[in-house]
Amino acid sequence: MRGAHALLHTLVDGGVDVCFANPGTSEMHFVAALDGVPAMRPVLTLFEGVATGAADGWGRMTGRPASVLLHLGPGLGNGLANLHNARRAGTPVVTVVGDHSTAHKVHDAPLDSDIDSVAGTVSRWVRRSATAADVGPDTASAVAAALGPPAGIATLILPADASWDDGAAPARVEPTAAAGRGALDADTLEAAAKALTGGEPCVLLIGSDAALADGARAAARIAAATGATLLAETFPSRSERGGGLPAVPRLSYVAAAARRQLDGAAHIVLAGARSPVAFFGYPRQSGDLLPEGCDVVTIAEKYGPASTALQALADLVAPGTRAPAGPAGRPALPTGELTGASASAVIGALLPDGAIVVDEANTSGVGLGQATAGGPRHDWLTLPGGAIGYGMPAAAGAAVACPDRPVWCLAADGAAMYTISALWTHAREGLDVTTVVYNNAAYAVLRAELAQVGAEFTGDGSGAVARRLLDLDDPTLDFVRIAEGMGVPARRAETADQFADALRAAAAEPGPHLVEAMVPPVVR
Ligand SMILES: Cc1ncc(C[n+]2csc(CCOP(=O)(O)OP(=O)(O)O)c2C)c(N)n1
Ligand SMILES: [Mg+2]
Repeated sequence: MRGAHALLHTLVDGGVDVCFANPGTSEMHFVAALDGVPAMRPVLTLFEGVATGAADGWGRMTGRPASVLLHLGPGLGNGLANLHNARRAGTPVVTVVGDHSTAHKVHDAPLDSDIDSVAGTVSRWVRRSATAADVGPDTASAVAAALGPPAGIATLILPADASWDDGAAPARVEPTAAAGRGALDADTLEAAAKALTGGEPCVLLIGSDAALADGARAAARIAAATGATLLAETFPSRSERGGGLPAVPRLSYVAAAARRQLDGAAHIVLAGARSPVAFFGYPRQSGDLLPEGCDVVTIAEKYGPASTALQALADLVAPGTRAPAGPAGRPALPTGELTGASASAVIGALLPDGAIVVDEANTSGVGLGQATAGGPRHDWLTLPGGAIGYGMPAAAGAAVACPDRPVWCLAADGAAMYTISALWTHAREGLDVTTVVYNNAAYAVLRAELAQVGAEFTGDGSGAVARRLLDLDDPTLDFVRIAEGMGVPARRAETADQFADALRAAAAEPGPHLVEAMVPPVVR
């Protein structure tokens, strides 16, 4: 058997049965082998960042790795930002990067580059298969490494000759031993219980799998019994919400607001979250958001299995209790002006049962959390890695992973443009993705950031040259025409009523749709 066949069979046998791909010449043997392995679903993306973002969305929804197929160092480089996001989300991904054949490497041909170094920046496991015989075992190791625990990115570099040569065989994926991770430590749980019940202000900060339903219920039991302030990390990779689940507010992205949420805490208990830090450093401000003197108890590391630890803690401090019911009820459908806030109310009013929301609404997402908390049960994906351009690709991956669930992709205009070609994949695969693009014709969040640094360094931060780097209105972007040009039916909404109509129409019909929501920027 050729190396490429062994690779595909090993992936499929290991539960990796989708491949988001953008191939080149060095991957042609992999491409040719696909017809012989019908259990593998190849999905073409027109930019590598779409492939990697789709693998992130797929992995977050299934807990299993998707594979991505990328062309040499440049292809991997194009996919890097969304691999970074997947790494920060703790998503398992198997990245297969083709390389020149071993004999061709000596020529330093035009596409040659240091793939291993690029892969190393995001991968927890990198290996280069030396021969076809190595491909099966190397692929099995890659899948095991991606699964973890902790889950992460495994990159297999595949020289073309290892792919085309004979002498390969599939290998079995052997799960890695958990190596003590997830074992409950009675002393730590006891320390956490003391922090929560000692009468001093305490924050319970949850993340990783503790943001899923069981974790949220356990956390709400603890908060109800002890009076602790319950918060989720700023950008959880996946939360389960609605349908009566307790609503868990998130730590603010804005450092000053996050400080206020944590203010006065004498203890913080971490379950699947790290001690909070600001996204960016600013002159003369500490990036550490922990209140002075606050003591930290970590019952489960980030990326670890935190939900089990949280449930054990709930049984310790709130034995025999049930989680208090979460909020119920949707917002009333607003009419009139379309703004980020009124769009959030429309989404809250119309979000379908079982939806997967991929949230990259950025500044236009004001009030989204509250507007949807009392609605039907849904999943919510955010951007733990902060590299924008993940939304439309992740929506593709989530829709491939969960074909029976509607996916609502909420994308800010600036973020949307990075990986806009994901729309073509939505259309090509007939995915049930409704994309909202918030067209505020701005990098609005960066206007706020500029004002902050500008005041200190340049006076008022309103220089026209600087400002032009944050405006998207010259020329204006027409997302209806962009979407239609890629085969996705689209409508523009200028009022809240039009927005509701467009979302209803999109939901009434299978397949992808786009709604361009014309909203004012929150920072002018
Ligand atoms: C890969 C990457 N490049 C650049 C940035 C810096 N950045 C942060 S927000 C932003 C623009 C956001 O604009 P938009 O998505 O339209 O959201 P808005 O602020 O308008 O709501 C940029 C360029 C980033 N976070 N990630
Ligand atoms: Mg914008």
